[in-house]
Amino acid sequence: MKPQDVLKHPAHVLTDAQRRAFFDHGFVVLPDYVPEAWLTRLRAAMAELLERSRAVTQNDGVFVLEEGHSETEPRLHRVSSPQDQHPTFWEFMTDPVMTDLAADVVGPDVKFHHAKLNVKSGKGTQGFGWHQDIPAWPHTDFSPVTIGIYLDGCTPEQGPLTVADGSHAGPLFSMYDDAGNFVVKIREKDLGWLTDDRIRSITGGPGTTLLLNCRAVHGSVPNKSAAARPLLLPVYTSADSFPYTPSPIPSPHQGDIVRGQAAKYASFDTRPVEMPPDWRFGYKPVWSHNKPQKPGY
Ligand SMILES: O=C(O)CCC(=O)C(=O)O
Repeated sequence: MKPQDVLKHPAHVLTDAQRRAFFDHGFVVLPDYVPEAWLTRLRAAMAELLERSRAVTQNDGVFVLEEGHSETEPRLHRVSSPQDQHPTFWEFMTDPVMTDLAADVVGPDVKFHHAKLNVKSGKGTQGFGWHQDIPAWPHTDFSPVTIGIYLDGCTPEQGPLTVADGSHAGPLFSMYDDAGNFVVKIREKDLGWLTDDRIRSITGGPGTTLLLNCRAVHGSVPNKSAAARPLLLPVYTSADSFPYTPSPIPSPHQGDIVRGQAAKYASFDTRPVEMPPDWRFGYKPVWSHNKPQKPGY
């Protein structure tokens, strides 16, 4: 669904100004949005997954390990598809606290695409280079929104997610490096336009929530603090927005309608999108390329 059609429906969570800010700037931040009762449950679920990761010695389809990970000191960069690893995450992602919020920016009919939990353990976890999300999972329009929730909050030292203000309205950049690897990182030579005055660093207390359009240029620097910086990142779309490539982070829940009705017709925005590699025969994660850029998409 296109923004002008979304705006014809009344908002449930966002004020008119917040909704306008999302469409004008490509993101909006809601300080302390997720209630403490949910955060307590989500942290407990994450602690269980961290326990499970002690037995893991190399990156797999669920755990992306951080340097120094061991049985005695589990260090995670990411948990892929946390909603398929612990029921609390799926309960949360299908609760109106999330789905009504998503509806305010994608329209009343909301579809789930995928999710990840970027744990970003403390003491030197890698960052994420500047990138756009949609070239990894192209859709028929640009409704996809990532909703990022800081489970413990985020200080400037913890490698906050940073967004280039208004970049969703600009071009899509190549996510390949000079050698042709899909590294999900914009090349230095394409970043001349990105001046400091456009960079917004998203910090805040526990439950602070970011809505990020799928075209927005964003990234984050390493977490140098001692504490982890868990950021839960479910992705929702309008029900009438359809992916046309396999998801790099698959889930049995991909395509589930989590609010409203399924769509009979697809919505199209014909602005071009660079295609990701052909992943039909297996996803080659970003961290598997020789030249490490960031450990995972
Ligand atoms: O966790 C972060 O700081 C950035 C996450 C991100 O950009 C991504 O997962 O695409």
